[in-house]
Parts: sequence; structure tokens; C-alpha cells
Amino acid sequence: MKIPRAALLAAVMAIALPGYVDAAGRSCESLLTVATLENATVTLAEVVPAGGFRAPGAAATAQNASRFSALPAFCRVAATLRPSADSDIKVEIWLPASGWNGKFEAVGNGGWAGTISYPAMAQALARGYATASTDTGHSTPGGSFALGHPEKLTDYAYRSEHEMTVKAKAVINAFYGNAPARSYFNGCSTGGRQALTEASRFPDDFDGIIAGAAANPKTHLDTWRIWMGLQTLKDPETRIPREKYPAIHQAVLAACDARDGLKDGLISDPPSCHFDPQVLACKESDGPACLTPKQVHSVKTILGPAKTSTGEVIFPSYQPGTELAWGLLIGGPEPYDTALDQFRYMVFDDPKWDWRTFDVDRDMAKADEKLKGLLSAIDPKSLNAFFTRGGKLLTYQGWSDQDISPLASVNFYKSMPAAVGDATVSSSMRLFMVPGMGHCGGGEGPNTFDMMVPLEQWVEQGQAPTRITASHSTNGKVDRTRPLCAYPQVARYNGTGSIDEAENFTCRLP
Ligand SMILES: [Ca+2]
Repeated sequence: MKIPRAALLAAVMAIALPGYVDAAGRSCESLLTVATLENATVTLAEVVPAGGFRAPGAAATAQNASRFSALPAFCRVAATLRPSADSDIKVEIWLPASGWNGKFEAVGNGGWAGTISYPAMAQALARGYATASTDTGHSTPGGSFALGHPEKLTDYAYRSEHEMTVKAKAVINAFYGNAPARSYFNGCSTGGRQALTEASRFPDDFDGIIAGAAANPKTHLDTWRIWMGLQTLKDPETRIPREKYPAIHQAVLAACDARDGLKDGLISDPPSCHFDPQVLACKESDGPACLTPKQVHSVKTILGPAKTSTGEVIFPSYQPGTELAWGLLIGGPEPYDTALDQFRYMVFDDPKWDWRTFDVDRDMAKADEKLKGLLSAIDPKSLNAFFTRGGKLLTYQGWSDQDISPLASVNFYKSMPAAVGDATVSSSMRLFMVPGMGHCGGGEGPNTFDMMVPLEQWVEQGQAPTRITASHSTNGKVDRTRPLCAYPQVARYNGTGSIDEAENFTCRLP
């Protein structure tokens, strides 16, 4: 008896794939055999019961465990993507087992990546999104992955995010029988650079993009980070000991806190604050509350931009208010490791390269040449295609960012009108600066906020965000809320009511 091939196949699948449903909605396990993924192997497809996810490696912290234990049931898919012979890109795609909101939220990475961003995936999944993250093509810490592996560097620079997005959309379509109605990208730091890179290179991937504290231009950023170290660490006498940071911070607040109209421990418009560290000059012997002449000079230097020998600005500076977190770039004994790795492994191809030999003019030019189109500056004009098809770009950065000068986001935003026109910026891009927030979070200012809802309202209902409420918590309890305002507006106190409640503030030009 001749059995039709299709019937035979269906019978085999029903046996091999427990929980197989039908074409409208496949079982999670059936995704193992999704054959439409080019240059990719699905390595895992299993249902994770509610609260059942256990993160591997560094993501297995107590804080994350409580976040994961609150997750609903989902279909967990893992895959390895090989767009080049040397590629080894790990991705995970999480699909809500029920209550899918019909949308896709991809999440970004930090630093040199090398891990799946499980906590950010959990946040997206908990809100009903199908979500995806990639390790960007390597699983080692730092930048050593790039040494002798140009294809892996390409994967890190832009290819892994795009490949992940294409594959995730295919898996979502296979699982639910529908493509996502909307697709969003949400990232900060390296994730911010990934966000801008996606908008620039792959304008069709996302409908809305959140780019926080974008590490852009990366080649200049890492030059600045090393320059910060060179100014303060090469000569032991120019070093500013960590125990002096609080005194400097207090002196900055004394000079500038009230200038924005409200003494609240925060500087709302740091570029208008002009702090002279000479006020802290030691009058008698050296101590934690004063600065030696060389230290006064160091503070002055790092509060100004890094420049080439001909005076061209390489990258903007730290802003007043950031002092408590200066240790990241100038705490010593060496400049910031993340920045050194770019030059060791991607510019000089020499793990033993000595930062003391760094020459700003010569070595930044070499970085720009070698990393052109990978980690060099993102051209503001290149975002036009994304904007033209209706894409919305929401950017933000903390004014007290200790890792990437906050003026990086401001300068990029300011460069947009000349590149794409005022009308396009007005309809497609916003910047929200966050007083007192550190790098992608933390700090003394209100540092917890939701950019996804405002972005969705913009993309889906055409309502551009003007004001987003942020909160600050101490020991898990909210003790201050404050509006974030669309740049160049800042939050101004109305003059009555609690200064810890957002409703008593209005967004105005400074
Ligand atoms: Ca203030």
C-alpha cells in the first residue's frame, strides 16, 4: 500500500515531536527542525516552566534569580549562527508560551559582550514580548577574541545583531504562525552602539530603537579613555587618589547645584557649570579634602575634552557631578582595560602593547583606519533610510556617566539636523538626558525609567515623547521621582510642593 509522503511525514513528526500542534502554532520542541534558518543550527528548543529558568555563568546572581523566578512559562530556543566560516554566534530567542503581545524586543550587550543578556531578555519576556540576545560571536571576556579573527570582529561590530534579528523573526513566525507586528531594539552602552548601527546599516530590522549611552565613535571613545589614564596615571604625582573624590564632588555641588534653580544635590545642566578645582588647593599639608598643584591641574585637564596636538577635539569630557565614580577611568593603576583591549587586539594586534607608548595623533588615526566601518564613527546621514521608512529613535544618557562622556549623546543629537534635516529629527528622534545618572543606571539622580512604553506610543500611536518619569530608590523604596525632558529642555521646579515628586516639575528650556 502506498502511503502519501505528506501523511507519512506528519505521522513521523507527531511521534518525534511531543506536543506537536498544527501549522497555526507549532510546539516549542518542533522548532529544533525549523529548516528555514540559513547558516544556522538550532541547538535547543524546550519549554521552560514558570519560574524555572536558571541562568548560567555570570548572570546567576541573587538579584537575577529573583527576576527569573518571576518569569512566566516560555519556549527557549538557542541557536548557533555561522554567516562566515569563522563565525560562532550564539543566540537565544525566548517566546512567551501564552499572552504574547504580538511584538519582538531585541536586547543589546555591554562592553566587549561575550555573553547572552539574560536579565534584559527576562525584562522583555515578563512584559509579553518575544525577545532575543546574542553573545555577538564569542564567549571569552574582553577583546582578545578579535586577535587573528577579522570575521569575529565583524560579527561583534554589526553582523551578529542583524543575523540574530533575521533568525529571531523567522523563529517567531514559525512558532506563532505570525511575524511580529512590531519589532524594537533596546540597548545601552555597547547596546547603544548596536542600536545606532542597526538603524544605520539595517533600516528595515526595527520599527523603533532605544539607544542609551551609545559607545560611539568607539575608536575615539577608547582613545579618550586611554588619554584620561595618560593624563592622570603616567606620573604618580598627577594621580587623584580615590579618597579625594568625595571632597571634589562636594566642591562641585557647592559651585553648581543651586545654579539650576534648585538645591537638590543634582546638576540639571552640567555644561553650564564651570567648576574651578583651584578652590580645593591644599593650604598646608596634603590630605583627603584638598588637592596638590599637580592634582588641581589633573582635575582641570579631565574636565576638558581630549584633543589632538593641533587642538582638534577627539571626544568630549566628563561632566561636573560625576566625581564619585571617577575610579573607572582614572582610579589606576592602568587605564581602563576595555579601552586598552581595542588597541591591543584590534589596532596593534599585540597583546603586549604598552599603553605608555600611546600617541593620541598617531594611534587614533591608526584605529580609525583599521576599524573603518566597524567601530569608527556612525555617519548621522546613514540614519536617513531608517527615518524615511517611519523608524523612531529614542536616545538617552546619564549626565553623570563615568564610562562614556554624556556629551557623546548630546553631540550626536546635535549633528542630526545638518545630516537629515530639522523636520526629520522632529518627527523621528529624541534625546533624554538624565541628571545624576551614571553609566546606563545608578548614581544619585532618578535613574530608573521605562523607555519602551513611550517608544511604543510613538511608533504605534504617533505620540512623540516629551516627558518621561524617572525614579530613584534607596533600599528598594522609591524616595524621589522627577521628569526627564526631551533635550534641550530640563525639568524646572514649579516652586511649590515636594521636590521629590515629578508632578511639581515642568519641562522647560534652561
Ligand atoms: Ca540642582
